[in-house]
Amino acid sequence: KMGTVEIDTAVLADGAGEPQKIKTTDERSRFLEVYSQLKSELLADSKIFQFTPESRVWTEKMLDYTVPGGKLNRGISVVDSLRLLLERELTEEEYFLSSSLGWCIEWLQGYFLVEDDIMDASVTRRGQSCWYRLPKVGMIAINDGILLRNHIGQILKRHFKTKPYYTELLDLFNEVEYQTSLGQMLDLITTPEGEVDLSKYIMPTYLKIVQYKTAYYSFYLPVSCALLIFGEKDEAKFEAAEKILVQMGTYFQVQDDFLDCYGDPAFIGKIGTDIEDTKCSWLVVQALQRASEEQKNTIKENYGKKDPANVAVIKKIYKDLNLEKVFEDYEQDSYVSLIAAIEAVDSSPLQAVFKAFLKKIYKRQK
Ligand code: DMA
Ligand code: MG
Ligand code: MG
Ligand code: MG
Repeated sequence: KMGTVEIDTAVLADGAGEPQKIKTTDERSRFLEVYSQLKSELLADSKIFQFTPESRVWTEKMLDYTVPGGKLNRGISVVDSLRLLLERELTEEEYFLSSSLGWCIEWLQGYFLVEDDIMDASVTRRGQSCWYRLPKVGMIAINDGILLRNHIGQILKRHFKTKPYYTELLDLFNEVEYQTSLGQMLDLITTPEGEVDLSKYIMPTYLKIVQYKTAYYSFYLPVSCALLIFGEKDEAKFEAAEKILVQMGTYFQVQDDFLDCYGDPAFIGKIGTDIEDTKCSWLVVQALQRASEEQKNTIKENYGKKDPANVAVIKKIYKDLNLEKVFEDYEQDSYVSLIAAIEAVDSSPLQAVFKAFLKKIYKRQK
């Protein structure tokens, strides 16, 4: 899998020409080289790997399977953001530092996804079986997730310990990991097994879930990493970033919820489970805002059941309520209000950072 580089369709859809496509491909492979280095360092590190070569083989397989196979948007955004903040090309060292932090975010994401797939009973991820679903893995995946999480501290110690912003960096990763796990908790306890309480699926709850489980680690974290390397000291910059990026992350998770139902599994690389899992998805919240009493009863009877027939009933209601159009309008409105919020920020490099990030996700298909 490693080394195979796919073409960024978002860039192509944007009408970008051949040169940018090649640049994107190059960027990915350069970024992936840093992954190989960080992995080798981790594997050379621990005495346990010399004691049992199997543990080394296991860890390497686990890493290759769970860390580098995604879109890499979050990771590469650290590099892109630093370049935009500095308003020039990066030195070798700046490239290495920003991509290492980018990989720490990809590691964090790998960790959360390994655990998330177990808890959501998902089947596929990134076009392959979920890690825990491999016969040799099973519940060992829980500890593999913990290992991934701990690799981050190892990488940060190795490459950032002498940096003036090391404490802030550790604090940032700790804080964001805490926020994400709070979001996951809210996501999971809002949907207890075998119980459908429609009164829980309301917008304020939805917004809290997605802000915590997705926005902080996916959007605020990459830009904050770049700000720290840049040497930003002004707390107001971090606050401006938080405000905009939480809004952007919310939009991103709405897209994720939409794609869970309407995306093509072959293309998005995962099979949706939100209806089966009784999730507080953007779609069900929107549906309940528009449903008649009769439709509400039908939702209550069919939501959260594994049987494809029940799932089909829910999808039919979404269709009758024209949620595809509701989403389309939401996407448009979000874009407009994000651009307005970005243009109100009084720093043009920061504006460029936010716009670049937004461009990566606007109208994404995966
Ligand atoms: C994703 O929520 C949040 C985290 C922290 C992994 P999700 O379950 O909707 O994600 P996915 O659709 O990728 O399983
Ligand atoms: Mg999930
Ligand atoms: Mg989940
Ligand atoms: Mg999802």
